[in-house]
Amino acid sequence: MTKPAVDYSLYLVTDSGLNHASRTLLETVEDSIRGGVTIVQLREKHLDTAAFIDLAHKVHAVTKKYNVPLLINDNIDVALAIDAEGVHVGQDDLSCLEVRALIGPNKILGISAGTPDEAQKALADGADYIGIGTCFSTQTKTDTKRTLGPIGVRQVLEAIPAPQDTHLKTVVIGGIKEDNTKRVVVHSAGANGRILDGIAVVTGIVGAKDAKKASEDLLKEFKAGHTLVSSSSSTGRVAAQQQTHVDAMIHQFPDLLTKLRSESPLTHHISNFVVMNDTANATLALGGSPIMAPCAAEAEDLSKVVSSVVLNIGTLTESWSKPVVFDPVGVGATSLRASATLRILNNMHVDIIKGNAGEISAIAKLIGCEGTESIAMRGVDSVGGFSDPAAVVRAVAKRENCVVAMTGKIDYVSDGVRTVAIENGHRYQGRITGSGCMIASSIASFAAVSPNDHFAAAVAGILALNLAGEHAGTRSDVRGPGTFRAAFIDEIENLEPLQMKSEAKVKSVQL
Ligand code: 3NM
Ligand code: MG
Repeated sequence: MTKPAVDYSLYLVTDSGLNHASRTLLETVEDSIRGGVTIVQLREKHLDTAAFIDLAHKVHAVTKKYNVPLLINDNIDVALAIDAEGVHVGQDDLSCLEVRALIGPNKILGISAGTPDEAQKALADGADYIGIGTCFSTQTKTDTKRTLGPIGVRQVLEAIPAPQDTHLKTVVIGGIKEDNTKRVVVHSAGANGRILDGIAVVTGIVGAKDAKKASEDLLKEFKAGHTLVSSSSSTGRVAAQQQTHVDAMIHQFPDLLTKLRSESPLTHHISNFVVMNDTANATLALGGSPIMAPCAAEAEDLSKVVSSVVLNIGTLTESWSKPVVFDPVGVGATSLRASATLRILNNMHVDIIKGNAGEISAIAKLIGCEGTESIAMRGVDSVGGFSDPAAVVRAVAKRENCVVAMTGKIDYVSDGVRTVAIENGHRYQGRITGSGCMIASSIASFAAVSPNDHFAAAVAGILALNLAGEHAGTRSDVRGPGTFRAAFIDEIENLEPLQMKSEAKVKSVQL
């Protein structure tokens, strides 16, 4: 007899200690199933066996009514006593092999796995699914040594065979909430075609005021994440790469700059002291308004009034509702900057990553982009170049599901589908400090007035400063980087909207 297929999409794990005071655990289970929960695990760490069996009988009566499988955490006696559909064990409990011998081939067997090794062992030992965690830190399980984040989850997913090659299923657990579900699904998707089969949730459902609504919302986000992953890997949008589409985009840029200057959007800069003054002045000259506020304590107040955010390395990990431009300054240079970058990418969604070749190369390596060439970092400046820069930028953009802008002699921007090269700019931009950071500010100002097209914002943001760089660099009174620095700010201010179109050298890159 083969086991019936199990739907792991929304996996409720109970904890009566965290159950919302307004209802019983049984009501939580029933409400959440009506909201879309597809599988339930009874996890009661503080009940003696008799009380556990009693509760398990009652919960099983509910789950059976809806034809939803019930699994018992750890306690195989209880699972056998009530004839539950399966068991979930942790790494410290009986091994999968031992449990399988006790429960037989037809019960569902799941095990927690936090590393690629544990995942492979679970597969070899005959588990049906693994619970990958802990994803985010959670009050529900405080004995966790480290959190994986979506990138760590992806490493586990990539350690097991592709979905078509094995029956093993995967769910993620730990701090999964409605507002991070989609990001976890998208960012954890493996290069081997592995997408999470489900999300396992405790507090997000049992602690919710309305367990049915919470379940509906979680399931919706989970499905949205799946849709995003499948659509970004489809080839149906090749036409968008063509030059005519790029030209159509550039056609909008004069209006975009005019809009920026009339709205003067406020951009919150969480930046570093080396470039603070120049990035603030560049933002003002462009027509935006900067607020330089690196202090975490005021971030929440500011989030209510700003239109976009520039995030330099080493600061906070909040979730923002405004477009975020992430500038991983010198990420390849020190391990402190590398771990800060990984923490930021793991814990929040950034809309646009802006870096030089060295920084983008370091990020590619950090997030496990296959086959990326590496560029040495000397301090915060990169040396050398990629042989195929556009491909690297596109790979990182695809991987992180965001826009990636790589500055250099030629700048490259990609959203994973569209990729362009920008050939404007002046060599003096590379001779003054902060010109890359000013580009991040410019992109953020454009993102504020182009909230639905961050790709266009990134291209426009780079183009505006590159044109100003060309105008400044060719001025007769500019004789070197010192005079260029002042002239650059002037020419940002003097930039005319129509020049954004007439002087643009933006080429679509076919990959
Ligand atoms: N197991 P919440 S994390 C039960 O890492 C459990 O294996 C974990 O609770 C693991 O959804 C966890 O409230 C608790 O964050 C998840
Ligand atoms: Mg356990």
